[in-house]
Amino acid sequence: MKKPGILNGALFGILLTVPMIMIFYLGWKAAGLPFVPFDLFDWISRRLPGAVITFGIETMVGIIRGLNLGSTAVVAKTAEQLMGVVQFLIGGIIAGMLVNIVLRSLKDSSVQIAVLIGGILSIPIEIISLTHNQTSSVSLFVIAIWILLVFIAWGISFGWIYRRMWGQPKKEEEPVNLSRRQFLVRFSSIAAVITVAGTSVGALFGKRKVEVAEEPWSATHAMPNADANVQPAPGTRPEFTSLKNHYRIDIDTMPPRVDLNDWRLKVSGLVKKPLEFTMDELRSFPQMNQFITLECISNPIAGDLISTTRWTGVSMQQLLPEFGLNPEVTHFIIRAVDGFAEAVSLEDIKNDNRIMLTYEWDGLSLPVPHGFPLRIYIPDRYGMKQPKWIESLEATDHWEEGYWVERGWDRNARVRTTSVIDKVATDAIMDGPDGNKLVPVGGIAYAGARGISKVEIQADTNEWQEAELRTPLSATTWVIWRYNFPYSQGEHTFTVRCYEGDGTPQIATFATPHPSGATGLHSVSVKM
Ligand SMILES: Nc1nc2c(c(=O)[nH]1)N[C@H]1C(S)=C(S)[C@@H](COP(=O)(O)O)O[C@H]1N2
Ligand SMILES: [Mo]
Repeated sequence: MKKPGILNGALFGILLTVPMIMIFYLGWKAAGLPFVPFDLFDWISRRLPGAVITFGIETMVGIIRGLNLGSTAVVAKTAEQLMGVVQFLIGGIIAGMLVNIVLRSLKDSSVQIAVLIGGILSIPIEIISLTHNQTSSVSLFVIAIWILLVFIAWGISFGWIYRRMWGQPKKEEEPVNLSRRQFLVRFSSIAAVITVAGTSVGALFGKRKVEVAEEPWSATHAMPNADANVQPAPGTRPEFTSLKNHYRIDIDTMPPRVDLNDWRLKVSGLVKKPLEFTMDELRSFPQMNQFITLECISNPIAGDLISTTRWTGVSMQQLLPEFGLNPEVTHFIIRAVDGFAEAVSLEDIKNDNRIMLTYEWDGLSLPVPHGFPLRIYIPDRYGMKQPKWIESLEATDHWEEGYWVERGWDRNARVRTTSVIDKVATDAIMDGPDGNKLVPVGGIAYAGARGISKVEIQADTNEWQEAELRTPLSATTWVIWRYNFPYSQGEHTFTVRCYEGDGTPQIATFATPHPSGATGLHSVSVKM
């Protein structure tokens, strides 16, 4: 009798793996079970060589900006999730082909063997999910059983279709009255119905959770620079980023969920004795509030991976006396629940009381995607040096490479000074003092903790003109600048540059974000 080809295996793989993904989705949304495709994706992406990841990041950021797809952070995260699902589907196709080959080489293609294969295939997946899932709310035992059952269902279904299509019908069974093609069409429709139904139900569960809307600090407080003289040019980005608009970048397809009841900040390594702090204990230390601009080292010139909010926490200097450090300590390795880690030097902590373990943003407990319950702030550094979801501090006598340093990014990741034109407001032309017309031009300048002393604008090839600087929210946030351009009809190209607090000019030479952060001047052309 005719034996099924390798493509049949691939087809079965698709037909079974699509509903399988849906079942995992439903389990995640309805019961807090792990969404296995994301676990696998995160596991693999942590193991890829730095150059591959960097290429991936740069390509993705380039495409999102080139095609103007929207918020880089949001689109990139969605793309990652999509890749996670597609990768799992490809795995399912390959598995389908392999299982097909195995069944073909056996005389009697039995369901038992498919079950066995489903079970065997699930073992590596079980291990990865059990050790890497960060979002599920059920016990490891339940996770293990769940994944096993879903895989066995996949195996049973595979064996069943295989037999139905190619096996010898047993005497007592109904005579086969559907052709293979008819059977496949019917089976595909069932798979499609299950997939659509499951996805819809899962989405419903996802919507059901109502967040308790607490009021952020900014809803009821004036900003510290509320009486600043210089007003932003119309169309300049908001000076204070709302929590939902703050960019998000991390190595997690889904942000890790931490249960505060189980969570402790562990302090270990070269200390008199290991310590643990609850969140309440951390909150009992004197509180510190700082307005902070955070930027990702992957942010291209004029990119959107930069945001500003109000951070609340405890200065590391407050905690040092509690730690009982041995004299040889030089660094802390900050470890996070997602496997991310970075080092901060004791010297930096001693020299800068702004280095702060942070538990609130804009007056609310840290949002889960932004590091709940604890993250660190280290002034003047890119985000890659500042772990979210912190679980431990290890006191050491040496420096160690952090997550992105190991993958080829800058060891110090000091923020590169940057300035951006947000808007040439041709829709808000004003009357100047002597009857002329003025076009407000505005944007931001940022130099980490080094401050901005001057911003200059060049229109076409004219002389550079000094912009007005708005008093910033703090010495560690971006500065809003504004320049009123004397209207002249035609197309004009505007370029911006800035100077750090001590007069050091922004680097004008173009450099890509990798490995040390983007440099170069931002220009826009506008017709008026
Ligand atoms: N645990 C953990 N912390 C992390 C990261 C991460 O992947 N895992 N990413 C870092 C990077 S690269 C950046 S830019 C900032 C972004 O913080 P945000 O998402 O709150 O804006 O978090 C940093 N801290
Ligand atoms: Mo980043």
